[in-house]
Amino acid sequence: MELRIEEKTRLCVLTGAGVSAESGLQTFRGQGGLWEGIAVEQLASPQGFAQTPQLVWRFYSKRRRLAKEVHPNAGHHALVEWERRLGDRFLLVTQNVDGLHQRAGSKQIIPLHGHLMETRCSRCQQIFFDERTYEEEPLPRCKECEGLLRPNIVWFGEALDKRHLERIAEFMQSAGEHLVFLAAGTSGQVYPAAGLVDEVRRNRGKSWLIDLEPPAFYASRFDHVLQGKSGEILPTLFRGSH
Ligand code: BV8
Ligand code: ZN
Repeated sequence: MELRIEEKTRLCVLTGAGVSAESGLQTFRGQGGLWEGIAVEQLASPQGFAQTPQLVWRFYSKRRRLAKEVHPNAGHHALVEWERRLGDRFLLVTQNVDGLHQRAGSKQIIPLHGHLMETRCSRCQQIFFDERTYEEEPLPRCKECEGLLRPNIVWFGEALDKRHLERIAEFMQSAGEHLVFLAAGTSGQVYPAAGLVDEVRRNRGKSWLIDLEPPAFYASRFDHVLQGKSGEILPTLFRGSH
């Protein structure tokens, strides 16, 4: 079954850690969702940061180092090509914070869970591009207000930017039955991203899932499921000439 892109098709793609796995970055549930024996949900949370900020900064510092060492893969480049061909009929929603989509050239992108290479002041909320690592004390503080700096990431228990969710809902509603939703490399465990596929059905759209090992509870909500590596399937999937 080919993914047919017609004249009126509006394509919304949701990516997860599996798309970056092709570049060599670990997925969340791959290593059992643990980092040095600690549950990621615990580390990637305001509570975790309040309790052990230096541990959380070590966790994100390591991921900044790893993300800088890898490169976008064929899956990222295929999505840039699709955006080029479809223009505003294309929307990329990513759960990934590693910045690989942006480095590959994706422009129409909604970074649902934030950016690994951005730091934010937890007091005055100032955000800036930052690839630095913070492994030792003293913890990094804001030049303006002395507030504690944190990664500009949406942690578990933190609300997503509602403008992002509104933009996705708008895109889906305007597409109606011309909507094609494609999720790639995500286990569908984290909400509200995991609930997007249910929105598609409500908008009478069609849904596709690409995953190396499609999780049954998530795959069952898709019209089509393609098993395999995102870096191999994405470049071949979109044959449509429009
Ligand atoms: C919120 C930043 C409310 C951290 C992340 C409703 C129901 C149930 C729970 C909730 C709910 N609403 C809220 C919750 C709680 C929580 C949640 O969903 N918890 C889960 C664990 C049950 N959600 C939240 O807390 C969200 N906030 O809703 O707040 C609120 C509202 C108002 C006011 C206040 C609060 C916030 C969620 C964001 C959390 N932050 N990231 C960080 O990155 O350090 S989530 C984190 O998981 C990453 O972003 C990651 O991308 C994301 C999802 O994981 P996946 O990308 O799917 O990765 P995973 O490893 O799981 O799967 C990889 C897949 O790839 C696998 O299927 C594998 O087979 C496949 N694969 C592997 N290799 C390949 C491949 N596929 C193809 N090719 C390959 N080569
Ligand atoms: Zn500040």
